[in-house]
Amino acid sequence: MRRPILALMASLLAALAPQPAAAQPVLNVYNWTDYIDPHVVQRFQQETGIRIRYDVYDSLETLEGKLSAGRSGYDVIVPTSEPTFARLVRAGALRPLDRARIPNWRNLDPALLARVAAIDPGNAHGAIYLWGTVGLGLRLDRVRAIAPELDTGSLDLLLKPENAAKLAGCGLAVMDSATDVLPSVLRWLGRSPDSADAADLRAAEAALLAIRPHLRAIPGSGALLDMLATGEVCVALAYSGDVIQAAARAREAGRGVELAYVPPRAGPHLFFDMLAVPADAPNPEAAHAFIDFLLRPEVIAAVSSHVRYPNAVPASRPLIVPAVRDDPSVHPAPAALAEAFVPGTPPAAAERLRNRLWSRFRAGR
Ligand code: N2P
Repeated sequence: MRRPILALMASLLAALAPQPAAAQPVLNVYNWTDYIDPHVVQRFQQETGIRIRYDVYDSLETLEGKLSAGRSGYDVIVPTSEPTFARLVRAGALRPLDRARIPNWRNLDPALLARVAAIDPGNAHGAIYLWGTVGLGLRLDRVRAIAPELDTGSLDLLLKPENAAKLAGCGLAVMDSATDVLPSVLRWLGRSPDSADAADLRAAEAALLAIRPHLRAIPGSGALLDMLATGEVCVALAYSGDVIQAAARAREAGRGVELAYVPPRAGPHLFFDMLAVPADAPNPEAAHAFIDFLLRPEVIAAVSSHVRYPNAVPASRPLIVPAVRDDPSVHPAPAALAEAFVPGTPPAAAERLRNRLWSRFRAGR
């Protein structure tokens, strides 16, 4: 008699005890700072029940450092097409995307995809997330008050030492990234933006060292966005959307900081940031679901509206908030991009020279 009762009690207790819930799936995202609308993250979690663990970086150097160690633990990363994404494709470090699980792939602009297909044949490993240019973040009122004669449409404004000396008092900065700064400097010098030539790189170093004493800071791109927004710097070499985001924040703060993004008229450095999945991603299924979600017109429109970078989904355009959609500094006219250049991927030896040069520039010697 006792036995069956005990057995019954045991099974009742087992039924009442809290069951270990089926582990909630987790998606590990590694993206640039200030590069998503947080509501989009929330919405994905609500719709799918997948929890997003979200980390950020603010330079390609940091992203590559994290990935080169292997086993990053990330499911979705956002490398720039060249050089980082190109290198990862070549190294076999990315998982080919399963298009059957990304029905919204059809929303991507084929003309833009064609621009990255040279480094990723058939666009097998990456969808374009957002794109932009590198140029000047300017407090135009300050610059004009100090030096009305200077041309703000040229990198001369920052890179000619006599101009830098003149403007130093209002705060000059260059974002901390050899990869994303050297191409513009080399191009300004009339050299190839992805030059591997030691003489070209020496010239770029000399140019940077010549303005180094006039720089207030060489911050990471995320910190630079903040410094622009508070008005701490009045001339900076930065990513387009970061400056435009900073301008919006400054307007909201209402403290009289007015910012403009001005790409060099001679042709800006153009970049495409890719959604990609590391070969050893722990949850590739969730990675595909997230990429597909981001490529919905209304979702990527919310991202562009928030971060002020253009995307590659034409059907999202009417859904972007008008202030961003109709801002020519966010969505440049095709003519403004005619001279833009996408730098290639320097070989490893040149990469080492570039990194050493950059350390000397940072240290100021
Ligand atoms: C986001 C910067 C991303 C643009 N803050 C650089 N590819």
